[in-house]
Amino acid sequence: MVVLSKPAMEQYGLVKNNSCKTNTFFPGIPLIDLSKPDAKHLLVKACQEFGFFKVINHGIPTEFISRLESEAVKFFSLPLSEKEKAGPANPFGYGNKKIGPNGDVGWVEYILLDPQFNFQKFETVFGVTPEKIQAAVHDYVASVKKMACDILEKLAEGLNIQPKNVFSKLLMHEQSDSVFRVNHYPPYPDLHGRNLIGFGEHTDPQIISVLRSNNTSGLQIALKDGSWLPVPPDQNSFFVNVGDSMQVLTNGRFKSVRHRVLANSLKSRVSMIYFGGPPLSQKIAPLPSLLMNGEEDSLYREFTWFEYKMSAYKSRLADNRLGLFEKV
Ligand code: GA4
Repeated sequence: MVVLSKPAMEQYGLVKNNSCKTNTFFPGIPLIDLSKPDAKHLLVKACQEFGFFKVINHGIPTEFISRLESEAVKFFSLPLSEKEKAGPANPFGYGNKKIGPNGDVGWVEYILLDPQFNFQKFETVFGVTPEKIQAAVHDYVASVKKMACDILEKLAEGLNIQPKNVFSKLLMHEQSDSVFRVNHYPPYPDLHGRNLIGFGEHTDPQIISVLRSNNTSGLQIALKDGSWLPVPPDQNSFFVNVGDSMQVLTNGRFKSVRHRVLANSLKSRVSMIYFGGPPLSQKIAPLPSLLMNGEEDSLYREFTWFEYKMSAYKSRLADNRLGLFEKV
């Protein structure tokens, strides 16, 4: 049995593994078939109720997924001293346990890439050819971004707002500030009915996040009553969540979901997340058409994505970042 020293337990955080909701009446995470004509209405419903859903018939080639996963597994299998040549993550590069600049830690190692997917830091890493992983990231992200834009257009249609690219154009912009992350959660034995925190609870600051993982559990989302709902893994589907900026653009109709990842006691978890963000200069404020042309008050004061990002990087992971921008 692995015994964690007290400081380590305090450092990573533990949660009782029966602290989650196992509500038999809960209908489950919304599942949306993107090829069906009713997808737009179901997407809107899922964003309003949970800020989270799973998609099938997404059109992402299996080959792009498996190629990137195998390159990532190869990278994470390298000796730590090699991986560290691509670090530290400040914020981009290889990171190990430290998340963000303000003292958050988790049982996770990761690669965080900037919007240009700059691989400079990875050039000296022995064992993995950066060109191969770079090409794998490029193909995968291009395809996932297309799917994210398709979802955003369906959401605009479902909300009855025009033009239909009102959200997707923010990701399509050539200066879109999107980032990409690959996480590896090594297994960590069950600690007397408790689980180690892999990635602590948080909301994503961007517009939309698209996640895909291998078949290892760990992801949980927070429900309205504050309980945690484990998300069963599915390596063939994608999980999508609403980010803080989308909550603002929709004046709170869509919910930016709190989520976290617990380390699995038996298997490694590998996940890849595309965070779709707007250009830095983009004003983030509720869309006028969603304010009923002035009849509904904005819940937030206007800010630019640059301001929000600066403020996010001053915060701790679990903070309520939007709180600072709510109108009183
Ligand atoms: C959460 C969502 C993305 O993973 C991320 C994270 C970022 C980081 O890991 O550098 C942050 C976190 C995330 C929000 C608050 C700040 C910034 C760590 C942190 C404590 C890449 C992002 O954009 O914001």
